[in-house]
Amino acid sequence: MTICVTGHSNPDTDSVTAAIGLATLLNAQGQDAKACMQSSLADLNPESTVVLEKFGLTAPEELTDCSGKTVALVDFSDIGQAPANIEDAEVVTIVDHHKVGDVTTNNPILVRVEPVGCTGTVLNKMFKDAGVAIPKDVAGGMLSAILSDTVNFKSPTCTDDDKAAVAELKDIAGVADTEELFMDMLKAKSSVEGVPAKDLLFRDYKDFDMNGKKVGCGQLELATLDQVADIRDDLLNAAKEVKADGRHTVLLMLTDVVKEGTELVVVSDDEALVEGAFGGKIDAATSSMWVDGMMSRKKQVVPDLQKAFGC
Ligand SMILES: [Mn+2]
Repeated sequence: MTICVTGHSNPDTDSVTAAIGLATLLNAQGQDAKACMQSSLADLNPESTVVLEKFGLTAPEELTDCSGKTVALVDFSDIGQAPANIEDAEVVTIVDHHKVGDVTTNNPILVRVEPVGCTGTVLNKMFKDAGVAIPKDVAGGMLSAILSDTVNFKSPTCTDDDKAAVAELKDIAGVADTEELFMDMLKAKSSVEGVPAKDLLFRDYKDFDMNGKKVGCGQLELATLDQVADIRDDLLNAAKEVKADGRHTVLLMLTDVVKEGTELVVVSDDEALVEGAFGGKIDAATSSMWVDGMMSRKKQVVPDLQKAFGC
């Protein structure tokens, strides 16, 4: 049966291009595999759409229900991020760079999970181990994913392996300037024009349980804070609205990728607790504070908040 290779729900560039990459590798090894994604092309995020276009890659086909199918998972291993009915699918491979999730299998399978910044980095090693040449267009996709996931090497999740993979993949993909590629992706990703404030808050948003308190945190990665200068009030009101829906705290990270820091918008029942967590002072006029060096929700915001909430 055809192996459907898919990334997580609400797919990002790594999920999309890693599905293409692993399907390509499996095909080269004589297996019947095809790239899938949990999105239609029309609903795909703007950054990934630009990457597919730029490198002439065919968009993976939409897969929302994997009942009865044979699947390979890339960039996740959590049931909560899988297509519907993953329990009724046969998972045959997992390639990832996140914590190991809760997907289980009946048979031993190939699992390759490494603590690196991107699935593309793991895949690059797998192609080399298998002695399979990476097609130019596929290399372009994997390269884009690494730049995206590591925020152009600036994320604390970035490792030397990711940098080494970029150096190799850019040559295969024929990309002379990765800075330019990154800025093209960033502009597509951070475009806020015409998007309602609440949609922007939810663009990359997660809820957390912090010692019994519900805490939401959204992140907008921007090329410059000027991009949101005119809609700061709308964003704050959207955060207030979301907080009013049973949350103790809602944070919105307005991350300036070039300056390497975050203007953190805070709506909370306990502002002092949030100030303490990040060592800053909330400006009453904007309900926000600048936190130098803050780039990653996973590695910086969540751990410090958990500590402050006494988790
Ligand atoms: Mn990833």
